[in-house]
Amino acid sequence: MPADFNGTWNLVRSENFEGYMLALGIDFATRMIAKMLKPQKVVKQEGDSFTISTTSTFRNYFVQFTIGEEFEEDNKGLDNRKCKSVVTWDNDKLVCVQTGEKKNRGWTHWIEGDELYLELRCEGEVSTQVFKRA
Ligand code: ECB
Repeated sequence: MPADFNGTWNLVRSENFEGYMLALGIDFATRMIAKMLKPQKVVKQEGDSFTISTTSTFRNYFVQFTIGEEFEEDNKGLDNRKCKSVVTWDNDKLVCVQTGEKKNRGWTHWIEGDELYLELRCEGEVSTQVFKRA
């Protein structure tokens, strides 16, 4: 039985989000706003089917996937680049590989204690976001 990510999660801290946004080519003004945000994630997990909605006062992002099934991701409202994404289990970690123009792009989710972690990767940059249950 894999990890259970279901729930509503609020960002409590993050590391190197600026580096990750720079790697994605996000402009200065957008980065200044984005780094102040405290997004909320709502994860719905039913077996291997997931929806993850990330909302904030500035932009929202929604993704839906099934483990092991490649899907087209548009990254709308983020960097707006399209990529082909696939999410798999690595033990209790949820690992997404986002294949497209940017090298080494993807993310990993895991739970540690009562915290939800999200590692965001692009090119050589790694950002970590930490969430707690709402
Ligand atoms: C949606 C809230 C953040 C909005 C930031 C706005 C502008 C910055 C533009 C690009 C930065 C790239 C990503 C933002 C970081 C997090 C948003 C969701 C990242 C993501 O793909 O989460 C996954 C895993 O939970 C589900 O889509």
